[in-house]
Amino acid sequence: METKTMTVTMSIDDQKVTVPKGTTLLEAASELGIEIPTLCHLKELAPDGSCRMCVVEVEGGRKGGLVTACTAHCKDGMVIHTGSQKVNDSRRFILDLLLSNHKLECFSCGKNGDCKLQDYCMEYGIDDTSFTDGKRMPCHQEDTTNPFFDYDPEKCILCRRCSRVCQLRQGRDVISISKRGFDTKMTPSYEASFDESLCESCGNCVSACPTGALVSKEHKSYRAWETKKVRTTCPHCGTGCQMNLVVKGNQLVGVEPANGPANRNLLCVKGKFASYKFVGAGDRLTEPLIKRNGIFEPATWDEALTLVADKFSQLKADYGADSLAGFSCSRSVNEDNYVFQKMVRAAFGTNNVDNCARVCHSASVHGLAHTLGSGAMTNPIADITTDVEVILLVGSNPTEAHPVVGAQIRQAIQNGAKVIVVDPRKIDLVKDSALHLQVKAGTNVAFANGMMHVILKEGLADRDFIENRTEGFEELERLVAEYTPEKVAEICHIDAEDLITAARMYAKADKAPIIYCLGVTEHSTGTEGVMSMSNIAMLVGKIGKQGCGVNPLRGQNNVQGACDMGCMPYDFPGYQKVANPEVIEKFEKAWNVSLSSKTGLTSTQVLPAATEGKIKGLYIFGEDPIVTDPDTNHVRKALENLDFFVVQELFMTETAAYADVVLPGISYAEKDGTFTNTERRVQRVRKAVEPRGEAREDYAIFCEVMTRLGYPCHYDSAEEIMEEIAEVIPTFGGITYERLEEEGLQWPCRSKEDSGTPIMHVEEFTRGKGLFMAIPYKKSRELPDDSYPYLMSTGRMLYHYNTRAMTGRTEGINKISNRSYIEINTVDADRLGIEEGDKVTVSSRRGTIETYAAVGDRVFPQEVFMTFHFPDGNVNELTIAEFDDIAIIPEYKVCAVNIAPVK
Ligand SMILES: Nc1nc2c(c(=O)[nH]1)N[C@H]1C(S)=C(S)[C@@H](COP(=O)(O)OP(=O)(O)OC[C@H]3O[C@@H](n4cnc5c(=O)[nH]c(N)nc54)[C@H](O)[C@@H]3O)O[C@H]1N2
Ligand SMILES: Nc1nc2c(c(=O)[nH]1)N[C@H]1C(S)=C(S)[C@@H](COP(=O)(O)OP(=O)(O)OC[C@H]3O[C@@H](n4cnc5c(=O)[nH]c(N)nc54)[C@H](O)[C@@H]3O)O[C@H]1N2
Ligand code: SF4
Ligand code: SF4
Ligand SMILES: [Mo]
Repeated sequence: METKTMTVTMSIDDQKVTVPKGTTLLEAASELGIEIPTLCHLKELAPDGSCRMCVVEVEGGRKGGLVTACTAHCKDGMVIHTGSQKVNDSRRFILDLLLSNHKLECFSCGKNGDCKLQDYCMEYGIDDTSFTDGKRMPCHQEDTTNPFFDYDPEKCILCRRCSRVCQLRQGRDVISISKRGFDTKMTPSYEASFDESLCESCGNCVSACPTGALVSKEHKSYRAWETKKVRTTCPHCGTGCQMNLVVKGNQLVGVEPANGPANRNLLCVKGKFASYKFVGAGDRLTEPLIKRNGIFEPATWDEALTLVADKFSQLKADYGADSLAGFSCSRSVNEDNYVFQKMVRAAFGTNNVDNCARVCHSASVHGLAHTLGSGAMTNPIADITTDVEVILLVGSNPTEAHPVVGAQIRQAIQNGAKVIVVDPRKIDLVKDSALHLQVKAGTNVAFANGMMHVILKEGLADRDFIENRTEGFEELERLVAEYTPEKVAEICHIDAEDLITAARMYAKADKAPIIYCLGVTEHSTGTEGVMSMSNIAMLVGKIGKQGCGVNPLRGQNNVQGACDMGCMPYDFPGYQKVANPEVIEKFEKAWNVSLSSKTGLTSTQVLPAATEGKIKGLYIFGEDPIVTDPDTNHVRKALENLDFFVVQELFMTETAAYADVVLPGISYAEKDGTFTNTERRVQRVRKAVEPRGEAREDYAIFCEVMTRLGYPCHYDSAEEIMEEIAEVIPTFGGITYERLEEEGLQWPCRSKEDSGTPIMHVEEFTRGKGLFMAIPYKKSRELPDDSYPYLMSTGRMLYHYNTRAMTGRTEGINKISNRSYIEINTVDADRLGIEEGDKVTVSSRRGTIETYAAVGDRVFPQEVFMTFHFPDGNVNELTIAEFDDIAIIPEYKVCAVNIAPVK
């Protein structure tokens, strides 16, 4: 009885179909494999019904029986025809009308062969328009001001896909309809040009445009029929957007969004426009290099590999295996990372292996593993951005650092979610947020204790959850009693009332995730900050549930994977502990070799150990610590003091310049493999082009080194490596390439029958009970004083990515942003006589650099902010090599500096 009311049965083109009530005719037809033409419809958005191409005929219907299939709902007994004479006549009329105001120059149009209007005109036999009166063309109003794409109103059919995507999905609302009649066109607000607008060049409007009106500049260099598309995963941030590489011959010419679970057809500017140019860049490394008398000279693979193996063997013989170390590459695939740590452990004989998570989210790995049992994001991205009431966003700037997550948070806000931003800066989301707690950098623990104080005082804690699922509560309760709103307000430089409001909003909402990032981790109290996030969520029972959880947004495309694969000094693959003798035994058996049971050094410990002469040989696979580690001088000293140093890279980086041997690896577009995104989703990376020169598959290079070190190793393919991974990591037991073909899988995924784990800690925590940690607030290590009166924090901006290895090789990106800057408050700038764009010197106890002032109110007075992307004035000359005691993560987010105008 019930199912009858929930579904309807009808006929489309003489085929019966039963669909849930509320299904549109367009959706029902698609279920039968019948494609109804449409120009304005977008799957992710509510129907628009404006183009009317999707008309179908309803037998016995009113108004001649024609309805738009995207808006009309299915009804029981309905009989529909999608290709009747009436329907086709109507479509012809619409196309005829559209052509009356459309440039008919298909041959010179970049979208020739990739245009829905062209396709439908061919299909319905329309090659010219019968409307000859009042045609507006040509108007010559092309807007070519955006560095990546052009807009030609003469090719625009006013379907409004672009404006709807920009407003409703990107959350930007840049484009709207202007003027009337034949002069109607889409323009950025106030009829500005794209370069004057708030456009952030995500290109989602371009991807949505069905004609050649909005088209990427690159699209003029190829025709659709000359290309193939290869589905892969974005090589930038941990969001894990799915995309198609557009390949012409052996060249990448563009990127189109794909419908992945994390991005649902959205991309950001880096995915859309900065993921392919670097692959074919002229300065890619194409042959092995050996440094002789201070100069790099080309060498054969055999020479280079033999030298590497001989030197490492000799150092091992002279100083022991623990004089060697390796840093792995979280930009590269799981398979490479797995083989890299295997090389360090099985062939070098040490656990001195790490990856850039050390300087990024190692505090999350340690802090969450300690309190919850697993150091990973608890809930999927879609879950924490779709149906939620409140988002507690702590030290995370997603509209710049995880832009597709940021766009989804903006969508959530449009749908009524309230965001509490906890950040020392007025990040972009602040203007749409319900509340901004502009905490002083370095005070997250005090903030968290204050939140918990209020929650407990007002009886908003979840006593059942605390009782049944957690331990350590009493001590926490005692500690947070001291953190009154007044005391916390003073430490954090916020308003006590705002703290109380935030605590109430978060605690009272049913669905309220915590989303956090480096503003929590990159401190000398980073791990404590992370544990404080778990404390807050457990106190109100918001964990193991939909729309809740503790969610670190992992940074690099595969940093989750590099950690999962065991590129860490404490853990074998799958977080199986080096300290556990059974684990050693297991891997000795699996790899048929005897292994060291001594916990290794972190990358941040390896550098000082090199300076002290304890580490003699270092192998860096795709990391650039000269640019990215804190206090560059201390990194220089360490690298200079090494006896033997190998770098395996795509480019001659600043770090590679210090190496004795440089080996050319290959990029994500030239290899097969998998990346694991921030929500633990393992997704495929597919080879799209052949590597250039003599560059080799990264894992194959490690195999050659291992073999020459007397531990023969070989894999035929990345897939074969994944098979080994699934054997040794229980939480990967059910992951195979065959299953990943369709869609990624979220670990834990223990068997072929296991469909993966979207939400963790549902019934019980990975560690059994959740552990509360009572954590007193501690000050940052270096705070402003008379000599260095400004508190400096560092981080990211939208357009550039870390060292700019990829974004810096994309011309359009450099057009938008090409030099370093320091955000400084107007009050300080006025006092120092500094104006917007002025050159300034910034100095700390470690060094002095020059940069340019960005004056405004984004930062508080007495606080400044810089990114670390730019070679002119690299901020890491100034940052401090102070570390958290548990994760040994650097305090990038707080040091003291002075600023002076350059006269
Ligand atoms: N465009 C772009 N995207 C990137 C990257 C990139 O370089 N460029 N890098 C990727 C990587 S590797 C990572 S790890 C992620 C990082 O992503 P995020 O962590 O979001 O980026 P950050 O800018 O480093 O820092 C986030 C925010 O923390 C705030 N903050 C600083 N100190 C504190 C504090 O003490 N408390 C609080 N509550 N907030 C504080 C800063 O003001 C900043 O807005 O981004 C990834 N995505
Ligand atoms: N001041 C300051 N400094 C910071 C931070 C901060 O917030 N403030 N954030 C820190 C953080 S979170 C991070 S993650 C680090 C990032 O620091 P890094 O990891 O050093 O930076 P990336 O630019 O990601 O460098 C990766 C390198 O890998 C190479 N590469 C990419 N793919 C491949 C591949 O498939 N094979 C090979 N062989 N090489 C490849 C690229 O060419 C590039 O040179 O920076 C840290 N530094
Ligand atoms: S590129 Fe992105 S931000 Fe710019 S107009 Fe298009 S959708 Fe909007
Ligand atoms: S949000 Fe991240 S993964 Fe997605 S397109 Fe942008 S950089 Fe790539
Ligand atoms: Mo990172």
